[in-house]
Amino acid sequence: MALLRRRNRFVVFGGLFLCFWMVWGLLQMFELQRDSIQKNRAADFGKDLRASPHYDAHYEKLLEEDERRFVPGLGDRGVSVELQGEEAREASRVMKKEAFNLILSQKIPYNRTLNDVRHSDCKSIEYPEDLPTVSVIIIFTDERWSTLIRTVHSVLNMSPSRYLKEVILVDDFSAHDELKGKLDYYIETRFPKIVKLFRLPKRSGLIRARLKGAEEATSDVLLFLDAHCEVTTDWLRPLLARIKEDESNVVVPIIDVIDDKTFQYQNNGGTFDFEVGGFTWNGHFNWIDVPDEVAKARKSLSEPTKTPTMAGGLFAISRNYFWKVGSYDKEMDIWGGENLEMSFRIWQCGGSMETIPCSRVGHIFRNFHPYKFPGEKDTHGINTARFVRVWWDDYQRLFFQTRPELAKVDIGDISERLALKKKLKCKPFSWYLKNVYKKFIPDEDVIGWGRVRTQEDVCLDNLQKDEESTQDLGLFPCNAELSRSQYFSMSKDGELRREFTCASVKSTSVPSVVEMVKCNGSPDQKWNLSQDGLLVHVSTDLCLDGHREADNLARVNHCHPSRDSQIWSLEHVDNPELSPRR
Ligand SMILES: [Mn+2]
Repeated sequence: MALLRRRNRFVVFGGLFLCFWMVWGLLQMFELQRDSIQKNRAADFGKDLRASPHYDAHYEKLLEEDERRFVPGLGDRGVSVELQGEEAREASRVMKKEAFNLILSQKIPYNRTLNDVRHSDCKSIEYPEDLPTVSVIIIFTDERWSTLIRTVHSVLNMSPSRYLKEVILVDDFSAHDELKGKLDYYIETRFPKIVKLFRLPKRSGLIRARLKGAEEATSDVLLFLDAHCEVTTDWLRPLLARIKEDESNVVVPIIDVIDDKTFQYQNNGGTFDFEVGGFTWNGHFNWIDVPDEVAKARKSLSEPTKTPTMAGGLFAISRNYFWKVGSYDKEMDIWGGENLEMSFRIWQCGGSMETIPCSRVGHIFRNFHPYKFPGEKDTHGINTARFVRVWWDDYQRLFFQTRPELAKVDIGDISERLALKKKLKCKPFSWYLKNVYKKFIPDEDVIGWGRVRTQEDVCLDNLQKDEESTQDLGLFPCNAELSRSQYFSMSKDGELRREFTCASVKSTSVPSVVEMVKCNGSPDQKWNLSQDGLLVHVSTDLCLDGHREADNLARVNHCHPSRDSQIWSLEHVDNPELSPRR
């Protein structure tokens, strides 16, 4: 009996083992087959094509060369890749020219995978089935082959085909050879028919290229993407659903950083918090914190959040609304400012703009433009002056105060845009500043502004330092005219400040340097301008001293009303009592 039982046990174990082995074997075969389907895709094309009129041995050879560079699995899940040795050295040489790691990009397969980086709350949101259809529009000028092709593959792979009606590529007169016949050939032989390419006959700039894409589009929604993006899990539906709810809602995904060197997909350190779009008075886009009151009202970081402006490269808009609200300013040349123009126009003319956190798209941020601007014109400045004149009403003064050179430049005719503003009955910029973005107004929310000068003719000066990080407050001989670096305000709240940064004293030992830090309303950012012209730091009772030393830094010291370096006057003062006696 015992023997029999043991034999039975053998049979049972043996059988189980056999079953397991067979199932495992089958799974392996499936895996292999699936792999080979993917691997063969490109090669098979070549084989099938040989008989077809499309087949071209020259382009096939070029594409094979590209594919030979691929390292299967490299960069999958968006992990960081470090090149080694001579390759790393070559990569950093190339980076100086291309503004991103082209060598690595060429090694990462077009179909690399990315993680699902969404907030977990996004996964349980239900979207309607009948969402609007979308035309993804990608414009480029001399974009590198690998990033462009990867962008298109990514869109095709990650977008449900029932919504993705077409991918429209617009080539703004690229010079690179690989974007000519080779690109036509790749689209013809590797992409489905929904990928369409249009070429502009001369360099027309981002704005006119986008307009071309929009004119050719036939779907309900236009979705603009840069040509160096990768989209992630379920990126499309959250955008379309929001537009379906309200046609005048213009939506932006969270734009994650794809590292320009390692191609790591950086989902903001996994914090799920995000910034929205702002602007500076000198006409630049910047990222700003979500205002406290909005952040507090949010139940989840997955909720759509209104954004005062957009970065411009990536957004979706109803096609109908795009044309209704004035598309783009066609007179804007090449690049720059169009994103802010559109932002103000949409808000002021009755629309809204939101960041949709459940939609996340990776973007390679480049440090410089790896292409030339025709005629070396400051198109960003001129375009900005155009929209400022149209949309900022009286507040355009704040732009021209610090960019006077643009007040005299020929910005072309803006009468059409002004007529549009009137036709759409758009609200004034003061409405925007009250309702969309409560932003500090340096000559309005103040008791004084302009150059802040001592009796020794020394002025506060930011010494042209970057104001994104904390910097010491500087001093410099007063300029003949008000310039940006000497523009300070004394706010009604007692801040001695610039647009975003406030003078702050951390130490009570004297003399002590003064730091310009992000304004936050805290007590160490409060100052009092006395009738004698002393600038007293409230919490330490120390006085700002503009005695200029070799380091050009302002300091606080014990108050001496008789010291010329401590007697300050503001260029423009609302309250005459605060003008110094002398
Ligand atoms: Mn870009």
